[in-house]
Amino acid sequence: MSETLVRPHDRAARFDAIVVGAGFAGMYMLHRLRVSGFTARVLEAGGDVGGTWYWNRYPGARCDVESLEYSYSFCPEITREWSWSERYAAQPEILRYAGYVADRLNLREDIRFGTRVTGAVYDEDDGCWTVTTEHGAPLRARFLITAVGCLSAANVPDLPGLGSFEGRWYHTGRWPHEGVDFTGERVAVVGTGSSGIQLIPAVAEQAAHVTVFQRTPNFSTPAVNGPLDPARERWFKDNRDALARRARTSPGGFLIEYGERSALEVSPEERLAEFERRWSRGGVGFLAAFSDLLLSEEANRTAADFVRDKIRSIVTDRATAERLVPTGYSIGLKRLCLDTGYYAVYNRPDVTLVDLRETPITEIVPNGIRTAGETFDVDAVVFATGYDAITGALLAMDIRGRGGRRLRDAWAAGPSSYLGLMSAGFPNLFTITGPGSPSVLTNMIVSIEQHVEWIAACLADLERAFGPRALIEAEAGAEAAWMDHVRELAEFTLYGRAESWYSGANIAGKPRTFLPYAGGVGNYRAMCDRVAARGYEGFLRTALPEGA
Ligand code: NA7
Repeated sequence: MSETLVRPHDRAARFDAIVVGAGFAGMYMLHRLRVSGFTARVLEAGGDVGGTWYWNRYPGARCDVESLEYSYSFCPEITREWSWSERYAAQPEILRYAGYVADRLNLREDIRFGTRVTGAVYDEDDGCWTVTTEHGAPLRARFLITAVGCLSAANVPDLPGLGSFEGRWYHTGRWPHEGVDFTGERVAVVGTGSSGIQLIPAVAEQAAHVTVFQRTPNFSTPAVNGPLDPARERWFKDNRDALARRARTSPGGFLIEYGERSALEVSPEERLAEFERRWSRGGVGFLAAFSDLLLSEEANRTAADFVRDKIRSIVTDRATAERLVPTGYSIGLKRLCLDTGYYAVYNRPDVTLVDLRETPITEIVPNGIRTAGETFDVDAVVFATGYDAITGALLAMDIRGRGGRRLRDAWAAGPSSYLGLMSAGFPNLFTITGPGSPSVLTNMIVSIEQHVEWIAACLADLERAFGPRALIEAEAGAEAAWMDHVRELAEFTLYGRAESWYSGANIAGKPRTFLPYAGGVGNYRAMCDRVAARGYEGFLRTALPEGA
């Protein structure tokens, strides 16, 4: 064939599937694809596996799900061989785990690192996706599977004067690999979500002074971290399969006690005792103390008031304590944080809290941060300002489906997806933990495993039924009904009132819609399984005509 007749994508490397991202989702997806006999290539912007744990290297970074539960369940050898050192592992250990899994399953040979995907175009003539990257030739595949993570598109606030700052600045989600030494420095931290709440006590240990710029106070409960109890580890490993089944059918994918009573049906003493028990035990179980904490404002207020009183009892300076007490929203509508010594850090003389609701930041100046009240001279600024969550990393890629339609345009008024897995007009494109699936409301590993296993089975069924030219696509009607259901659940729960990254409220101009599915992983799994059992109800499955 003459060179002039070769369309650019004809020269592209061709696979059955391309997976975008080599975090926990992309790694497992690759493994499953291989097991099913599909050829696959994973494209990853970072230099190694690990996803969020590759990028989030800030001091204090750790998972807020217990390590034993934040582990793959699909491989008995991995379960047996790997041991965690702490109840909540810190980032370096989680990254080592990801690396160990990659070694154990020999994943890296099918992953191309340092390769950021810029776009993907669906070709209706041959039913293939052409994937472009920042470097190198395009690649082609019949199936495109995004595993880009829900919290990976960093949000750095557009503050006037940032370019003039003469010190160093960082975002928690893009932390330098060589680490940062704050010893003896004056450090500003902007943001008090999970990342800030983890980072501030760790930086206070090093820095000469930490000034925290808080826009909205957050609710946080103690992690109660510590060395992993060997007896618990043994029990967990001995019962891994049964425990995985329990997690998969639970509301959140966590092995916690889900309280079955209303917070309003017990006496105040009993309620207090239950909150106290969960507070001192630590972990994500606090909000599951009663069945209606995320359903009823009145019930929710009992939990919120408990935490407010705790803050007041920990922080000795009254004015600072009141600034830290969250008001005006229900606990859990911003993701509940887990901390190690967060509120107590404000009792240190070298930590200052600036309330941006009283004195907003006006500009960054060469030597620090200027608010409406005063100028704070600092050597370094840490932005713990979060992410363009759930849709940010997906829409950062220029994805074009049937008729050249851009995903960005299709989702201009908010994302639309059937089961959080596929969107009408984008055949053979799957989104692991996409918008409209339980994702960030759950133990991510449980949700990732469920999606990966469902997609792998779906592809195998599809190929069996329709052969190597098979197409699958969400039906527009099923997708619209699913999104209505997602909205109904958000409205049924308190989540519909969330003003946080759950609903896009943290990003200027982002459409406001509650992004995850709030019905729980157990119900969600049952629905996905039912859809598959009914011949992939709500999906159109066909084969591309021969000769097309
Ligand atoms: P979050 O939870 O989105 O927190 C970001 C914080 O940064 C939050 O306190 C924001 O205040 C604050 N923020 C954002 N933009 C600004 C500006 N422009 N000025 C001042 N303060 C600002 O992100 P995290 O990284 O902490 O956590 C994300 C998730 O990662 C977490 O839930 C875990 O699942 C892991 P706001 O509340 O918007 O007023």
